[in-house]
Amino acid sequence: MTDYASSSSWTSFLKSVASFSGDISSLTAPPFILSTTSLSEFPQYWAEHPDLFLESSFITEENYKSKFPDVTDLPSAEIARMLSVTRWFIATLKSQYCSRNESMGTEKKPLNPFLGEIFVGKWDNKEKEEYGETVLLSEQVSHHPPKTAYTIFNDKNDVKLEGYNQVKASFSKTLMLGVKQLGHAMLHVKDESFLITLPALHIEGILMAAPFVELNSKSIIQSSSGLVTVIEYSGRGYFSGKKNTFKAKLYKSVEDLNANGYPLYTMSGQWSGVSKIANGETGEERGTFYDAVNHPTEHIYVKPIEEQNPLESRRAWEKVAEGITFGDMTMISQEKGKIENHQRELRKQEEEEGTEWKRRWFKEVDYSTISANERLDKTDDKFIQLCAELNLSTKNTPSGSIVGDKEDLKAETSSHWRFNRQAWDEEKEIKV
Ligand code: HCR
Repeated sequence: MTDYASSSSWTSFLKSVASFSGDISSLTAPPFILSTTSLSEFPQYWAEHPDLFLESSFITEENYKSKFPDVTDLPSAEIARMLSVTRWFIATLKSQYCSRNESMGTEKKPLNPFLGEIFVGKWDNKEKEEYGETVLLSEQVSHHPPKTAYTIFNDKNDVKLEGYNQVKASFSKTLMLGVKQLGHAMLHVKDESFLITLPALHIEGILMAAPFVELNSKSIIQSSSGLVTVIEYSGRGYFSGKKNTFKAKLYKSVEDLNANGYPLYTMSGQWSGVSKIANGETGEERGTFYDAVNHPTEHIYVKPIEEQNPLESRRAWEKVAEGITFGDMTMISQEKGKIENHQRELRKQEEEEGTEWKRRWFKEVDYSTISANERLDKTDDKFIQLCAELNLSTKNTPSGSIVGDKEDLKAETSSHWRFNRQAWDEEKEIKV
């Protein structure tokens, strides 16, 4: 229990939870639980291990055995690439879900980005010439409900991640915050693509004013090669008594997965610690899969605030962040008020002019206009193809929903945010 748990500000925050509408941004929390970081920055967590992000692009028929020296029975480069993508994904989890606890002591409430807010940066990987530059662009493409679209690309090695974040949250009677992630991520490595579904999570420790994340359910990585990895998460106790544990199984195909066949490999352990890899049929261990403790993160380079555009997150929120750091509620609400008023003026002006805020680098693709028979025969859209492999819903459902399940039947729209590379190539004002 922290000292804050018995403070009057925390008690009144807990009371306000009773009337929670589902919109996390509407919750007014005391300064000690506010983060100075906007949600528009979160996509950086996908590439805080630039080496692992790029690794699969270096795996060829000639060298694949050397990439996993302990996995002596590795049959092909394709499987090595899938293992590599799975390892990169596991490595992202600690940044995505534990980094605030590590840097600030607890999970905190991030700043809610305004429409048009952007966050850009890069990993220049100077010490390894073959890595080239990895660039992150993130943009708030919707305010109600909040949606952040992002891409992380490395042109030199032909690697591109794109996706968007959106969450739906609800409090349980025991004050646990359940969070479902909508959206998905897609990784393209040369001519292979991987669809990644995002886990549901819950926030524990709220009563004690010491929130932390636990992952629920699962993620699936479906490759265009047919290989598929299913990663199941559990919190403390279920698999092993340790926190942040997972069990991943890599199958040759969705048919093998559905038939409950043997996986090619299983990976298990702690995503925030050490995990092992084993042969899926014999169970024989094949060494360490990933060691999060001995693999420090590499932080993104972001331009100094003075060089940033007013739409860039750290510049836009600078004064609010100062207020949070000083624990000064008056400053926080005054500075937040300025941003909110400016946004209200912009919306009013747009309404009067009959215009809409122009998204900078991302466009909305409406998949409902693609008819069923067009879907597989005529489309080369990777999202449609990879969803079809797993019978996943292409609608705006919680990530990983299956066609015909209750979330799929309930959902009415199917629009997803995609990166518009040309818009970035023609960008004149923003530099990374
Ligand atoms: C739930 C959460 C905001 C959303 C964050 C997401 C889902 C955003 C996309 C990232 O890729 C992954 C991710 C990681 C975060 O763990 C998750 C956040 C954890 C807490 C935060 C809540 C809005 C904070 C609520 C705090 C209150 C109850 C005091």
